Amino acid sequence: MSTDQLFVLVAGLALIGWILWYFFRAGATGSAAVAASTKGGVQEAVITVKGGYDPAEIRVEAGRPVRLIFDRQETNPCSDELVIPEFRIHRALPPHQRTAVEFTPATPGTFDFKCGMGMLHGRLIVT
Ligand SMILES: [Cu+2]
Repeated sequence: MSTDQLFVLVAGLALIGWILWYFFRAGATGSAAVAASTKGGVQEAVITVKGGYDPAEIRVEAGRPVRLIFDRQETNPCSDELVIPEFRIHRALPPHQRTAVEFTPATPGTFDFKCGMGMLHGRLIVT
């Protein structure tokens, strides 16, 4: 193996390592939060969108309206779409803006929300 080949091999492995690290980290960020109730009885939570969703897990109660406010603090195209399949939500998230998404979960369950490519993940836990 020549020095050039070795260099290409090492660079390739480093790139793969970086990609794995990047997406593992993106998936691992965030914590859980319970949505707060507004005066109108809406369960509201603000989710920061920056390399992932933070908090990545939101707890709400079934049968009451939910408002998720996505505060997107980046221009990375990965996060420019939000999808919540269960509630047929497919929404553009403009960079450096807050976008509110509203729906009412009728039944308890755990529902995913994610970016348009399915790389960033969050969970809505309805009890
Ligand atoms: Cu993405």
